[in-house]
Amino acid sequence: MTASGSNSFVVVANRLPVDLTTTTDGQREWVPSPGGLVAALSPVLESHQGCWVGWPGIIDEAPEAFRTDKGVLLHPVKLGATDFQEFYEGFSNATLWPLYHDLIVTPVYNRDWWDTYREVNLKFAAEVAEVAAEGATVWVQDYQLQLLPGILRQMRPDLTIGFFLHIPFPNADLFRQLPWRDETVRGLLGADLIGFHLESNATNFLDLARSMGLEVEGNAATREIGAKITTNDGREVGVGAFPISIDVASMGTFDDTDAEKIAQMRGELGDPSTIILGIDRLDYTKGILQRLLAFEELLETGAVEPADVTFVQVATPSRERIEQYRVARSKVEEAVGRINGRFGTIAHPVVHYLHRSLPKDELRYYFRMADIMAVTPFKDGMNLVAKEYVACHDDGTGALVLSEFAGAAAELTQASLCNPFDMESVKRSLLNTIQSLQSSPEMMTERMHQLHQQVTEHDVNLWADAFLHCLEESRAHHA
Ligand code: ADQ
Repeated sequence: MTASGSNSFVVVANRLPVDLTTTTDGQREWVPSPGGLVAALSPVLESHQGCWVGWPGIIDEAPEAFRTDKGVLLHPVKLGATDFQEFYEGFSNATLWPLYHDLIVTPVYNRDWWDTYREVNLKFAAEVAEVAAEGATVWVQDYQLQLLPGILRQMRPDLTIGFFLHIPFPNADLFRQLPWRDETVRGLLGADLIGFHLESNATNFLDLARSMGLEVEGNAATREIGAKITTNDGREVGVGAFPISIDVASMGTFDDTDAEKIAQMRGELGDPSTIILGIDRLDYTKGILQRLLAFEELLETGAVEPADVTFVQVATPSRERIEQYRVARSKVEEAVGRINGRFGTIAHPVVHYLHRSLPKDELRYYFRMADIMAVTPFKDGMNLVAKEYVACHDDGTGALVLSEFAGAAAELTQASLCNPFDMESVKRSLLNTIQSLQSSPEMMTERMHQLHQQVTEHDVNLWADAFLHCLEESRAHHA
């Protein structure tokens, strides 16, 4: 196939950064789509004025490509109802998501879903091949599109292809459960460079490649091509760790007007001495229920007084048609109701729960207002929420309670780390943090300053620049 497109930099992801939705009065409207991938990639695409290929969030429709006011060309891919059910909800989110998150729920292996996954990857490949200029750089994102690098390599050998996985890569023993493991690895190896968040993820992939008889040279390293895999057709594929981050500048600074707004929000919560905050997509991997149960036990034992500490949980609706997500939501909502029934008063619930997406500007206020951010996933590729919280505390206020199983724990070492599988550990982290903010404010300020410096020095630009630099290096190597 020859090049017909004019875009020299193309990002392809399952979703576009905006979803086409129908408002209550029947109007069509583009709204920001949820999740960490969009948050991280939007500023990168804007700075490259690139083309973003993805699904527009609506069945059976693919509006004409258009340029955003920030200069990004959005190229929608049409998916039908079966694609949505079997590729997105099925294979991506009920097979790969639980498998790659270490089996927090049991993955479903369904042959029809796999066939549709393959077909949809072919569909994305045809769109990319159409928009990409001769010799373009194509950056493929995430677990929904693992076959795309291999298909594109066949269709368009002129392209430089990078792949980045936003979720963890499991250890080889777990991955081997996947009935279509060989095809999946072959798909990934179509890339010139494969990036993971952490060296441990990259090492899992290299171990897997070795176990499949492929030649592996070197070891996983961060922000460099530490290792190379030689494919059966003699190509070299770079592998590296590239910890994703956030656009720190976009979290902004807080002025006096912001301070007034935040004081008003605190007042509306009854001016408690400590506000604990959770902000997550409502996903069973995020440990929302466990952190609520830990809070409930702290109230129950009298370690925490309901009048002193308020819990605010903001949960974005996510994958709501999948059974496990419905179960997760109903358990969370049951716990919120029970805790408020037991410990709240009419005017003052102890847990404030919002099940909706909030604009980024408003989220910033929540982040700044919270004394403690509770991020307690059972497993998370990185977790941008933890970094966003830190970015909003340049003044040294606040504290972060963070799961050891979030990728972010490898970098945010000044957080209070906890094991979400161990209720006592979550309780201890929350309680120690509540107490330390009162008893050792200088130490806590120093910790937050160190966290803030870490996030500021390792922002999303460093992530994207490092990945694209290594991708360029692998292109030069092949030329
Ligand atoms: P996610 O699982 O979506 O991302 P995360 O990294 O925390 O998790 O990103 C969530 C994003 O959504 C954040 O930018 C957050 O501000 C936003 N968000 C959450 N709740 C919101 C709400 N109620 N309203 C508005 N915005 C909300 C996946 C992986 C992660 C990895 C990212 C990026 O699972 O491990 O960090 O991709 O690679």
